[in-house]
Order: sequence, then structure tokens, then C-alpha cells
Amino acid sequence: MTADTALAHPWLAAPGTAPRPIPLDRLRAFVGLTRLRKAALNILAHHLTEREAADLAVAWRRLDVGNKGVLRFEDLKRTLRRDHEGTEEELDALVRALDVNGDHLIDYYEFSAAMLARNRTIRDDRLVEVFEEMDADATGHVSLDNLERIMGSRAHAEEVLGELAGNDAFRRAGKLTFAALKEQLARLPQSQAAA
Ligand SMILES: [Ca+2]
Repeated sequence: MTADTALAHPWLAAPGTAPRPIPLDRLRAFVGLTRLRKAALNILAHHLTEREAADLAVAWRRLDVGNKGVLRFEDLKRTLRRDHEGTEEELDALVRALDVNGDHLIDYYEFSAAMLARNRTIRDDRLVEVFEEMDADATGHVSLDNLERIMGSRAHAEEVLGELAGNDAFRRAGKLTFAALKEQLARLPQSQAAA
């Protein structure tokens, strides 16, 4: 499934019908992803078509009842508890995993990124968007400083570099180039796919 077909999922493509519960399987899939993939999906969530964004906005408005633009962990857990079974520990882990920038709030893009978690592949043109956004200073590679800006902390940025240990392009270049990003993200390894 690509980022484009993901949003044609019946959960989202049901205009005029009652809102459906937030699909827990997508949140679970998101939790299992690497930090780099979570960040990439977050960037892709900023580049959706108007139609895709409109569908997600319907789901978001149902969550963001106070229209604050962000959800506290507890707000999201309350909604999930209403629609799903699951231990408190699991719900807690799910909502914390969504918080990619580490500010203890879930914003619309963080939520949308999780809804994209089932995508097995990310197309080249979308990877270019991800890379250009990560390489904010346009040096041709994604530096630790670039990652820190996205992840909200040095520790999380360093974790991303740790995830690249087995990446051939990263090892050759010694930095996170587009080739390394593509090697890391173009396909979802089985090890990250949710059960
Ligand atoms: Ca956040």
C-alpha cells in the first residue's frame, strides 16, 4: 500500500456517514516503527492532497472536541477507551508513540502520521519531500542538528542515527544522504510490520 492508496481505506472514505472509531490497528502499527519512519510519516502528513487532508480532518475534529488544535495524552486515551478494549499500559504506550516531537501533546499532523502507518512503501517523489524537509539547511545530508530540530531532543536524534547501523549507503557516505534515507524507508521491513 502506498501513501496514496492508504487514504482510500474505507475507514476514511465514507463521506456523509457516521464517524468510525479511530482504528487501533494503525496506532499499533505506528508504535512498532523506527523513529526515522515515524518522523518521515509526520512530514508526509504535511504534504497530503486536499482530499486526503479533508478526510483526516473529519476524524481529527471528532478527537479535538475542544477545538484546541492539540490533544493531551489523556484526551486521546479517553476517546480510545470509549471505542476499544485494551489495558491502560497499552493505551499509554500508543499515545506516547504518536508524540514524535516530544512536547507531550498530539497535534493534527502527529495523528495523521499514525493513520499512514500501514503504508508498506513510500514513493520516490514523496521521499524527496521528506528528505528536503529534514535537510532544512540544504547541505545535501540530514545532520544530527537537523534531526534534533525534528525530534525535539538530542537523545532522540542520536537514536535515529543508531537505527542506521545496518544501512549500507549511510556506512559508505558517513552521513544520512538521500540514498541512505531511501534505503531505510522505501520499503517497510518485516521486522517493523505490526503483527
Ligand atoms: Ca507532539
